[in-house]
Amino acid sequence: SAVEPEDAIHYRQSALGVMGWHFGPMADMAKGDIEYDADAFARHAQNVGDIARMPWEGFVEGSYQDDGHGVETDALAKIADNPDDFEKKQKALIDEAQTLAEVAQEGDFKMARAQLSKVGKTCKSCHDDYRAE
Ligand code: ASC
Repeated sequence: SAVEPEDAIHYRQSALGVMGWHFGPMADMAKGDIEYDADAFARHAQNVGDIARMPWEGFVEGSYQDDGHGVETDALAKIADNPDDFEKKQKALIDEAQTLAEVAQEGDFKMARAQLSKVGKTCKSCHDDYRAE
């Protein structure tokens, strides 16, 4: 049976929320709010790398903002009109996050921070275009 919009929205928000959970402590370390812990950073990076592939199957027809499903979502309907660009942005995150997982293994704070920044830019580029303000 077809995926219900409300289930797809819940799924993708959950996957993105899990990514945010793991992104947060790395961002805190990058900012100097908490001390760099190479093992913790590498574990969070591994998780982000693994999860980065997952949210996208939840972006299905009829599940966007103003599609009339009655669920709160910031995902704009223009996603459905720009599938190639949306997919390109997914791939950018997946690639940069997998690179982060590798770089983080080396335990070098400055390298890890630089690659985390690249991952963050891929988050932002998609949000700027496809997420409601
Ligand atoms: C997060 C989160 C995002 C990204 C973004 C990075 O933790 O929820 O959307 O990082 O802020 O630029």
